[in-house]
Amino acid sequence: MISNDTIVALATPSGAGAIAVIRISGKEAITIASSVFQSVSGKDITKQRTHTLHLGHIVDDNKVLDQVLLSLFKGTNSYTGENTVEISCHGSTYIQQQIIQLLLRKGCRMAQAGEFTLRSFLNGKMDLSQAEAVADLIASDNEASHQIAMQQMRGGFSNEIAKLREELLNFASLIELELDFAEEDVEFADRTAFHELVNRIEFVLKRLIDSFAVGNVIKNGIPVAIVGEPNVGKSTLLNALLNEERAIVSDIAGTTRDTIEDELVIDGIGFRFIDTAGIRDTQDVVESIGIKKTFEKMEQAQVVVYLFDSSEYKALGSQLQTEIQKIKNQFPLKPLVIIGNKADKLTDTEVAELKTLIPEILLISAKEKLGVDELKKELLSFVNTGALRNNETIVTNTRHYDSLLKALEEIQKVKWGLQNNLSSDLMAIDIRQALYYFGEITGQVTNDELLGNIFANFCIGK
Ligand SMILES: Nc1nc2c(ncn2[C@@H]2O[C@H](COP(=O)(O)OP(=O)(O)OP(=O)(O)O)[C@@H](O)[C@H]2O)c(=O)[nH]1
Ligand SMILES: [Mg+2]
Repeated sequence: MISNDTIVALATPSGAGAIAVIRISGKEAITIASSVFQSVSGKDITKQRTHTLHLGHIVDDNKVLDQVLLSLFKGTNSYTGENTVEISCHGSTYIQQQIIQLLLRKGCRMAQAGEFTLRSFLNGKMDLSQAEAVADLIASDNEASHQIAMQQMRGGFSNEIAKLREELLNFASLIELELDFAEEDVEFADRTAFHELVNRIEFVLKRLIDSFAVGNVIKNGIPVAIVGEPNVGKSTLLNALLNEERAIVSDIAGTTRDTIEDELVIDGIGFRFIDTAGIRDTQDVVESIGIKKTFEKMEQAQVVVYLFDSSEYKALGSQLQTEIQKIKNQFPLKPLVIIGNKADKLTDTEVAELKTLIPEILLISAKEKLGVDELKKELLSFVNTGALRNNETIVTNTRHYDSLLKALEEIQKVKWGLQNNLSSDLMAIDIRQALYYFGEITGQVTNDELLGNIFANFCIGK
């Protein structure tokens, strides 16, 4: 997959800006750049040292296109691990296009999505999971996802995997050596130490696999469904949380007919709030589609917020408890927050009475924005941020998760083999298989299709 082409792409977002950066990488990067660059002091950039900056002009046949700053990276000391030139030009889209077209005429080819990072991986500058973290880092939009991507990019995750793989590899060679001496019935691999290693690997794999639940949620935002009967103030609550008039609020029951979603970052954790159509029996076709969707959203949500109109609690009577119980029965494992809204309409005695009636109740006034902070706090308590705080490795990538699951399965086979005195040749097969899945994560085992899929999701220019 390594190609000898010299590639070029715009590294900054397309469109006009103060400056734009055009990146060139490949064997001919410096020669090609020097053919269009005239240094103000008459320097020949092919003769300059690596990691130096040069002021000059990009010139197309005597026509000056722009005054630019050129950064030089020679040899393997660059992001891609090959000759790289970065041209910082003025950020007009016209200038960007003119310079890129000129470079294409001079022998560069347009880079594909993620090709700079792919080269970095192929040239051994980073392993596959680190390369993937680059994409996560660019996509991270809150503190938690940023922290995870940063940790992965610095190699936290792959170091752990690579170390275990190394140890396992040692045992694999010893076991395979035993095969050569099959007649003599010798054991080179210390079975007790091996058992200990297998247990340790199993433990680490399980921890990483468990962390995926947390990681996935952090990467994509925790979905929180706001449900309840019509007119209880669900849309008002969504607006209060987001601090903007996102959803239409009215005193007409059945105002929200489709689900409305928006994100909010609380204490570094992304939440995705879903305002739903109020649940009731209705003949209206559109409204009933909305209600059906409400149940789907409840199903998908990580947390359900059940809202009712607390000023109506006397009229509701036992119906309220029945409704709450219904949700609990339907989603027994889902965290449920019970909110009595419109508490601004309650007297102190009514507040006290409601609290004894439903001890876990949170009384708020979405309209007056009272109690919204308490709700945020409660939502945060559902997120297991322990791992995040302790700086433990968290898996967020589905591809890694898949490989970890498969590796665990193989390791458990090895463990079973050890416990049941399985012959070395059969055990060696399971170990090799486990090693294969470890290698898939760090990129020691790859194929073109896998790499193609991973890097296709990158931006062009990264
Ligand atoms: N007094 C008071 N009124 C509120 C409060 N929250 C919402 N309301 C009012 O209740 C009415 C219904 O509010 P919505 O937010 O549209 O209710 P909803 O649950 O989204 O209703 P549907 O979309 O029809 O299911 C509006 O007139 C709001 O102004 C509150 O905390 N106190
Ligand atoms: Mg609504």
